[in-house]
Amino acid sequence: MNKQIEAALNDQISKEASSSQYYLSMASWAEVNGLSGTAFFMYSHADEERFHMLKLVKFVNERGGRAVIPKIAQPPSDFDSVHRMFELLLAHELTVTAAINEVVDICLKEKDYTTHNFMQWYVSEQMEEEALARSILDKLRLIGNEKGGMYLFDREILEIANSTENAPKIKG
Ligand code: OFO
Repeated sequence: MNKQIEAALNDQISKEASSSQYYLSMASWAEVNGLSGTAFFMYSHADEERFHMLKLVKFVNERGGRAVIPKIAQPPSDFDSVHRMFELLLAHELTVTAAINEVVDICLKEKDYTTHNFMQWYVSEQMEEEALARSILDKLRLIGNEKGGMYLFDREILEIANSTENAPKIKG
């Protein structure tokens, strides 16, 4: 495997692993704050990110490269509110999208069309994740600080998590 591509994919492995830890931290925060639906959504999302990482690990190794399992920095553990948490989630996803676009760009420069094709799955996944985060933020903006609204939101997000393609690896 081309060394530049291998390095770029290993960087992406690290980013997916960091995303998984970040959402796991959000899940834990939501759980201890009595938001079981939000916690389930975040636990599922953390699982999805781990799956994204594993998919890259396997691809790199199968293509004759060497996937390196990265050390991960501790994510933040306190989030002021659910609204703030989803703002952070969207901001994080935007950085991941930029990183994926960078990998795609390297693939084109290096004329590695196989990896380019493989990365298209991540391009679509990012579009879906960004759209979902934006729609959740829209709901949260409508609810504002209303307690009853937050209760209904927490139930609704549980349904969203249960209907997401890769979500039902754990039961809420
Ligand atoms: Fe891996 O999709 Fe989000 O970060």
